[in-house]
Amino acid sequence: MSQERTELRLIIAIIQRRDLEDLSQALLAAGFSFTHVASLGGFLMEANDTLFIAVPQKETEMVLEIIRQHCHSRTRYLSPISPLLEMGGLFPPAPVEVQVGGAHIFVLPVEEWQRLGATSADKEA
Ligand code: 2BA
Repeated sequence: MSQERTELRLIIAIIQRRDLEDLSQALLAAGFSFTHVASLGGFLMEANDTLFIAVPQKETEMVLEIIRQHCHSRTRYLSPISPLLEMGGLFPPAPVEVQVGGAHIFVLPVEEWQRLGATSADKEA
């Protein structure tokens, strides 16, 4: 007898710290488990947050919709250090506008999910 396998996806969501509380509450309210890791953006070197959410494939869109609703795009202004300023020049360069967020999402197929220490009946794949 063949055993039916649930197709799983791992959603990795990099979000802005200001969206973390709302998004976490919404995911929990909808019954999704996740792991939260504090992370750092390589460009701005600012704190952001990364969520790992493993779900059955058919629930992927539901999670993406929750993320869309709770992660917002924001404008940030960077002040680049001009070589002239560094040499004692008078005029600081104009701030550069950068759009950050809503979220960067990666959806990966999950080959296997085991909860070690659980009984074999608990295995998902
Ligand atoms: P950061 O790398 O600190 O980037 C923050 C914002 O700076 C970006 O917002 C984007 O507007 C701008 N930016 C980043 N790299 C740039 C570049 N080389 N030239 C000009 N502007 C640049 P988002 O695009 O919303 O990215 C937010 C955060 O998402 C990133 O923080 C990073 O932590 C993550 N991220 C973005 N793309 C990624 C990727 N391909 N792989 C892994 N993480 C990524």
